Amino acid sequence: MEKNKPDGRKRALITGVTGQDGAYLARLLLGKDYQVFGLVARRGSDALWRLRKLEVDKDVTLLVGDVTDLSSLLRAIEQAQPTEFYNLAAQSFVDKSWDLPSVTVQVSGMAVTNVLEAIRCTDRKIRFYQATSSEVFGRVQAPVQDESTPFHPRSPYGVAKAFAHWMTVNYRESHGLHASSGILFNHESPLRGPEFVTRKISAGAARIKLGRQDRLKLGNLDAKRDWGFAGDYVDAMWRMLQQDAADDYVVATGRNVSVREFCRIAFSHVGLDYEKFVEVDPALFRRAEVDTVLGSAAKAKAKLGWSPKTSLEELVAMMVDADLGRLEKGILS
Ligand code: NDP
Ligand code: GDR
Repeated sequence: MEKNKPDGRKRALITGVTGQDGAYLARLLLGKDYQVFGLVARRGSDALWRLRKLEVDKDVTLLVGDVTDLSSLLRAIEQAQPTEFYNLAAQSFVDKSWDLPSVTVQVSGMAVTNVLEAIRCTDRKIRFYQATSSEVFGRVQAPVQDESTPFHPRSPYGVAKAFAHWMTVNYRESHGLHASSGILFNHESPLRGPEFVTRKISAGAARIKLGRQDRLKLGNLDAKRDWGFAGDYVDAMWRMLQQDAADDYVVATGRNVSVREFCRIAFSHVGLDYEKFVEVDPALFRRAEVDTVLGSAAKAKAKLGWSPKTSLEELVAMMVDADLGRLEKGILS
């Protein structure tokens, strides 16, 4: 099978290209002169808003498909003839995974088998990246988690991602695929979906600052996360696929703070005291919480030369400023 275009450009196929990471990864790869293809199920009414925001919507070739549909994956590979395959598709909202356990397990877990089979049956030289998650650590078995920390997922989403991780390892070990699993800790950006806590806080702080909202209702303020910037994290994904040998890597900042502290930083960025506006709503607590995660990206630093560039304070400022701008332009209500 012909791998590169006559001009020698590398070719990447991204599932989940319309999501937060998909958009940043597409921009990164286009900047490296890749030809970028994205699998899109065309579910949302404005699915391409993130690609538009990063001004790459015209440069990504969209292919219709769904990771739960093997034949659509085979067609996408035939059309794109990728040298690299990034599997970012998922039902990625942890809280929803208790309401939709079977869908979550199908899309975020089982479907990885479809993707790996599609690669195995078409072109085993395709390099594969699987978007695994720190949610596999769940009830953490070590104070700082790395590639050797045992898994104890706490949600259907976490269980699905543990399956996806081991399937990736298995195809590497049993079929010799260049298949890597990135165990990424939380990463955020102005393109984060509004259901996630960081975006809920940045939008809430911005609305309250502009007098459009009085209170912000949140769940567990004591949960701690190791939050980084999505733009930094997609670079780690790409670096994994440039290695001679595939492997698994934790990607994290090595600093964790509570949801409460995230609120404090966000509200203080607009000169407000979060304690006057944030209200705890017990209905927003999870059925089983991941109380704390903290990652060590020492292996990624040593082997990939990767380290995060953006501080938490810079990330929060970027998100709050973006939401202020959206409100002022009427893009967000
Ligand atoms: P998003 O939720 O923003 O994006 C998920 C993407 O998957 C969307 O483009 C969505 O398309 C697509 N998708 C959903 N179901 C299917 C399906 N059946 N077939 C094809 N595409 C589908 O997630 P992120 O960008 O934040 O995350 C990217 C990946 O990384 C996900 O796998 C996530 O689980 C994982 N991850 C994310 C972390 C984070 O902190 N952001 C941390 C660790 C892992 P549509 O909008 O049409 O539904
Ligand atoms: P998470 O992210 O579950 O870590 O998964 P989320 O932002 O949803 O929750 C983080 C923590 O905040 C607490 N929390 C709230 N969460 C939400 N969504 N809404 C609230 O109102 C609220 N109040 C408190 C939660 O209880 C939790 O402890 C993200 C996703 O991107 C996954 O796909 C990814 O794999 C992991 O990060 C790593």
